[in-house]
Amino acid sequence: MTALTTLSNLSAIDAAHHLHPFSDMKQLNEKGTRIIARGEGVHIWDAQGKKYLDAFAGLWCVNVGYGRREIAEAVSRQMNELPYYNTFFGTTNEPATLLAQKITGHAGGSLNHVFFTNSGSEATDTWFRMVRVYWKTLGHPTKTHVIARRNGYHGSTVAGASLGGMKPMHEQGNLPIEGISHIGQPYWYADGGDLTPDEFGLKMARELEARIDELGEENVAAFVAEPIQGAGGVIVPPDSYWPEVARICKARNILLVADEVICGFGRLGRWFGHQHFGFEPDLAPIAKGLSSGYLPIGGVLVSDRVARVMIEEVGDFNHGFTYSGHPVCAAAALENLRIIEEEGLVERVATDIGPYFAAALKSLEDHEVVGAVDAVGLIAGVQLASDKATRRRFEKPDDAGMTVRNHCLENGLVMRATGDRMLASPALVITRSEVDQIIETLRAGLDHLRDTVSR
Ligand code: PXG
Repeated sequence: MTALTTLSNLSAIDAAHHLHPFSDMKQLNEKGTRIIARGEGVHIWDAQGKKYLDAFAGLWCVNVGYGRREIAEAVSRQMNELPYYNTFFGTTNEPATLLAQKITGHAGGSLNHVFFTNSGSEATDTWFRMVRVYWKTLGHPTKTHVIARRNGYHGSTVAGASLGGMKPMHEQGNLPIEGISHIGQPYWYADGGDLTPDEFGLKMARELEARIDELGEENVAAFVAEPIQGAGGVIVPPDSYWPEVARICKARNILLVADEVICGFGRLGRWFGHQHFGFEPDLAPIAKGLSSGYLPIGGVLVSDRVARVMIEEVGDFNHGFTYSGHPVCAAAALENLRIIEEEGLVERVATDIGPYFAAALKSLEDHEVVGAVDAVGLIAGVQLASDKATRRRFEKPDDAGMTVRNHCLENGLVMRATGDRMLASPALVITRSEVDQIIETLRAGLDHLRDTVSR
């Protein structure tokens, strides 16, 4: 596809027939979609041949970078051998079983089992059902309520959108469903006031305790949170937050669910985000980096505590997807994990490129419109501010973010803006000079914001 006439045809067809997720479709149809044609390493090319540095790894997922022929070959081999069979009714397949072994090996602790899904959203629905079955089976049928957080993201299915704390999602479809409520997020820059980050972290963790008291411990099944909120703006909690949350869940006998869909598979410089923060969840949904997005696959890591009940007492969990443990998706994931292991990518994020990336981004803190930079491993949020000294935000935060994002895009850099936070989450293979390129283009975008948008 090279001729421009073909491209405009494709745009017209897209506008006529394709409904896009999370997009203003009317505006999109007027402007036309960008057609992405190719990827290699951290770069993508659109159909007109324009090259972009993708600082977002697709949608937080292409951990090993684009263009890995090894994965394509593993997929092709598996396609030829066994393109599909189910894992219901007493069967399994080699890639799915070996994948379960490999993932749980990296999770460590007591996370020794995995239930496969096709996406993070399905993983959310899976643990949501599982925690209720768990408590009912143990003789606590009233323990059904799940506490989540405002501005969290757990997917787009009914349970996922309900557990997520995104108002615009709730408004479309009378959500959340019953039995779910939300507490605040540990977003110090916005809500911390005069408290130190650690004081604020404790305060936010204790909102969980207060909500459990309100509802009654006998009615609460679980608490769910992302180790670092991704879609919500890369909100990195203060150090005091997670140990206190873990303590509260233990003391109140509430299952702790760490949503590892973004933080898993090396993003934070450990195999999983909870390892970075030093706590152990009872359940952990995974997806994205599991296959680096090459094929759709997700799952839920299940601790011994929960698995024992599911296996010994429940026996038959009436839940599953046609493609749970799909052999081709599992083969892609296995090869992806082999690459991560053999190239030492997790270690590289922890000790080499992660610290370099964090230091490079932190250098932007001298910029007039940057309030603060949060970076852990290869995930970062750059907080825009109209007045650094008082932590004042732009009058129209969304416009501020979009101004920087669009400027970056015009200059060949894909970043994401959530409100007035600029987000980066590049492939784990990014080089130092590619990081430098991100900083250079982003700095130009920040200059553009300073010079064009009134504060
Ligand atoms: N949990 C988390 C933490 C996620 O980030 C999901 C669950 C759902 O996964 P699936 O595979 O069903 O999409 C996600 C997905 C964004 C954006 O704009 C983020 C996600 C999805 C779509 C958009 O940042 N994360």
